[in-house]
Amino acid sequence: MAVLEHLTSQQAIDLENKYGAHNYHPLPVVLSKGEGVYVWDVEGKKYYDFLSAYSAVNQGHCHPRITNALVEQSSILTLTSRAFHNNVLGQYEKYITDLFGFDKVLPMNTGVEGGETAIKLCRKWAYKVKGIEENKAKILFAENNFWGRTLAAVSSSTDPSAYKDYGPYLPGFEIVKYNDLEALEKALEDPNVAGFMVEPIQGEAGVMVPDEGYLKKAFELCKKKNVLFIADEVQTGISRTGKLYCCQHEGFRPDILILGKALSGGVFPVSAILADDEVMLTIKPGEHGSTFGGNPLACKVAMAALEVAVDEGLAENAEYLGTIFREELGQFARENELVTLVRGKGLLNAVVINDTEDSDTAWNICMKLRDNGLLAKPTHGNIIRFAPPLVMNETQLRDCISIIKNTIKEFS
Ligand code: IF1
Repeated sequence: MAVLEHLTSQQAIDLENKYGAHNYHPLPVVLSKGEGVYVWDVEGKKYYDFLSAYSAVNQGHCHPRITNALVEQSSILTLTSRAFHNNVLGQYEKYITDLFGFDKVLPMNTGVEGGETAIKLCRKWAYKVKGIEENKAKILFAENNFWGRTLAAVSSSTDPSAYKDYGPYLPGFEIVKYNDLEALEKALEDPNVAGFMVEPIQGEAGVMVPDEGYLKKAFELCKKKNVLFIADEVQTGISRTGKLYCCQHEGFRPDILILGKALSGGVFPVSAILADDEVMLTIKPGEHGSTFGGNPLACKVAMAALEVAVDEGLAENAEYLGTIFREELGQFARENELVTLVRGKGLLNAVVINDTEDSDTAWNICMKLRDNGLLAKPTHGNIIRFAPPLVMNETQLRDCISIIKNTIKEFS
C-alpha cells in the first residue's frame, strides 16, 4: 500500500497500532506541524504545546536558527565517525565548555547515553583516582529517579513499570531517599561510594522540587567524602528552570553535568557529558565512544540551540513566566478542591490533582485540555506536568492559564 499522503488522525493511529511496538500510550492526537509554541494536528487543529517533547523543544518547534544550521550542514558533512577529526567538533567543544565552565566535554547522542557515560566515568575515576578496589565502586541514586530506559538505567530505578521483568540487574547501585540529607550522609559512610547521580528536580517523578539548599548541601557532603556529584540535567538543563542549568540556582558546579534534549532544540539527538580533567581524562582512547557522538551535524545544531537559549534570554523568560504560572495556578488551587497544589521552578511545573494515583481524572483533564487547544500529559497518575517552550510570551501564557483553569473547572 502506497504511503497515504493525507492521513486522517484515525488512519495514522491505526497504522501505528498495527505496525508499531506498543511501548507507549500516547494521548490520541496526531501532530503534523510545529512552530514555536504551537503544534497542529493532521486535521489542521492548532494547539499550545505544554509538554515541549519532555523539555526537548525549549527553543520552540522548528526554530529557524536551529533548522537552518541543520539544513546547511546536512549538505556539507554529516558524519565522519571519530576515526578521523572534523572541522566542527573542536569549535563546539570549546563553545560548550566555555559556556558551562568545565574543562572538557564528551559528546554523545541520547540522554540515557549521557547517564551511562557519567557512570562509566565515575567508575573509572573510582579505580584510577580515588583508589577503590576494582569492581567494588558503588553509585548512589535517588529514589524515584528517571534517567532513561537502558538496563543500567532500569537497574537503578525504583519504579516497577520501568524495571520489572528486565532482570538480572546491574550491581553496584544503591538507592537513597530524595531530598533527605541524613539518608545521603549515612549512605556516604561507605568508602566504596564513588558517585551520587541525581536530578536537581525529578521530572518524571512528578516535578519533585527538593528543599532550598538540599542540592548544595548534598554536593558538600559528597565533597567531604571525595564522592562525585553527578547532576542529571537532561530535563532541567538549557534554561528550563530559569538558569542555564538548575544547579546554578544553588551556586555550585557539579563534578559531572549531563545535558540532552534541548541541547539540540529537539531537532537532532544530542547529549553531552561535562567534567574537569581529573575525571574526564580517566577514559583513555578506545575506552568509550559512539558512532554518531560528536558528529558535525549534531555539533552545528547544538551550537545554534545554545546560542538561541542565550541570545533570546530563555532562562530569564522561564523565570518570569514560571512565577506568573505558579502564582495564578496556586491561587486557583486554593479556590478549587480538585487541585491540591502546583509546584516547579521556571517553566518546569506540575499540577497535582486531588484524586487517587490510579484515578483517570488527570488523563481525562488532559483529554479535555486537548479539545480546548492545549496539549499536556499526566506523569504518575494524578500529576499533570506543564512545560511549554521557553519562547512563550506573557500573552500566550495567560491564554494557556485560562484554558487550564476553565478546563479543570469543567471537572469540579
Ligand atoms: C520516554 C519520562 C521525562 C530524563 C532525564 C535522562 C533521560 C530522560 C531526567 C533519558 C528522558 C524522557 C524519556 C521519554 C519520556 C521522557 C520522560 F517520562 F520518560 F520520564 F522527560 F520525564 N534523564 N526522559 O527525563 O533521555 O535517553 O530519552 O534521550 O522514555 O518515554 P533519553
